[in-house]
Amino acid sequence: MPDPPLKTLPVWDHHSSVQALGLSAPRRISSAGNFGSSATRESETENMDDEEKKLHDKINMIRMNFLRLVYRLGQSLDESAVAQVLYRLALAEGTRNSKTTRLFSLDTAFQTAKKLEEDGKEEIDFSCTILVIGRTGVGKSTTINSIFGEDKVPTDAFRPATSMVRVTTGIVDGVKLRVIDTPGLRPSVMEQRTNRKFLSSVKKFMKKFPPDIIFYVDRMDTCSRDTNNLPLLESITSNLGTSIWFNVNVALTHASSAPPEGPSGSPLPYETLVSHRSQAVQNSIRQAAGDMRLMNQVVLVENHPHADGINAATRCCPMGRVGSL
Ligand SMILES: Nc1nc2c(ncn2[C@@H]2O[C@H](COP(=O)(O)OP(=O)(O)OP(=O)(O)O)[C@@H](O)[C@H]2O)c(=O)[nH]1
Ligand SMILES: [Mg+2]
Repeated sequence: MPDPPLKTLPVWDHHSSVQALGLSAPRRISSAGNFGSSATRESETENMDDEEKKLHDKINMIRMNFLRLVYRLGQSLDESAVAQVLYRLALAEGTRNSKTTRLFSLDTAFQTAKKLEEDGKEEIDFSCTILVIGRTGVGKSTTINSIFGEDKVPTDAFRPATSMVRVTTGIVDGVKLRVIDTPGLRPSVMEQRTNRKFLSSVKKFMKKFPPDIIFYVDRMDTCSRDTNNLPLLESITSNLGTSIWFNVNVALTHASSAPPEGPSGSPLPYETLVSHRSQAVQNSIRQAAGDMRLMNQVVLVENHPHADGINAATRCCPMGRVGSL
C-alpha cells in the first residue's frame, strides 16, 4: 500500500524528527585537549610564512562560522557529527602545518562564537548546496520540503513526482541553502538507460552548483519490499564517478517505522533495525564504489509529522538533528 500523502510538514527545529547516526565518527576531539590550551598568540603566528597564515586564517574563519552554527542549532561540542567536522578541520590544518594546530583552543573559540551569536551583530555568511539522489519514491522531495519546513517541491504517494532536476533555494536557521532535487532513479536493470539520462542531467547541475553535501536517500522500512539497488548504484558510479561515494551521506526515510518481527516472533529492537538497514545500504554502496572500507554517515529521517517512534530514533541516534550535519 502506498503511503498516505502528508498533511503538513514538520518544521526543521529543535523538535525535528530528523535524526543523525554517527556510524563513522572519528576519534573524538576533547575540548582544548588536542589543540593545546592556549588561544592564538600573536608571537606564534608571526613565525608563520604567508601561506601558513592564510591557511590558519581560513580554517579559523570556517571553524568560527561552524561553531556559531553549532551554538545556534543547540548542539554541543561533544556530539559526534560536531566532533567529526572539528576533527577534519584540525586535520586539514594539521596535515598542512603542525604549527597552527598548537595555537588553537576550542573552548575559547566556542565562547567567542557564543558571544557573537548572542550579540547578533555580524551575520555569518554561510551557504550550502545539497544534492539529493536515490531511488524513485523513497522520499527525496519530501525530505527537501522537511528541510525548508514548507512545500517547495512536489511529492507523490503513487507515482514518480520529480521528472527533472530542480534547484530550490531558501534560508534555514540563517544558512542559505540551495537544494538540488533529482528525478528518482529506477531499480531495474532494464531501466538503466532512463537512469543514464537523469544522471547526465544531474552531472550538469553538479558542475554548475558543486554540492557541499550529497544525500543518497533510501527507506528505512524497505526490508520486505527491498529491491536490488545495485544496478542503480552502479549507474551512479559510472555516470557521476566513484569519488561521489566519498562525499555521500545516507539518509533513511520512514525512520519511525515499526521494526519487523525477529526470529523469536517479537519485534526486532529498533537499534537492530537501524543497524541492519544501515549495513545493508552501506554494503551496496561499497560494492558499487568498489571500496569495501567506505564508511558513509547515516542520517535517519522521518518526514511524517505525526509519526510515532521518534523517541526510539532519538535514543538510538545521539547525534541529533540533520541540522547538525
Ligand atoms: N510516513 C512517511 N512517509 C514519507 C516519508 N518520506 C516520504 N514519504 C512519503 O513517500 C511518498 C513519496 O515521496 P516523494 O518525496 O515524492 O519521493 P521521491 O523520492 O521524491 O520520489 P521521485 O520524485 O519519484 O524520485 C510521499 O507520499 C511522501 O509523503 C517519511 O519519512 N515517512
Ligand atoms: Mg521527488
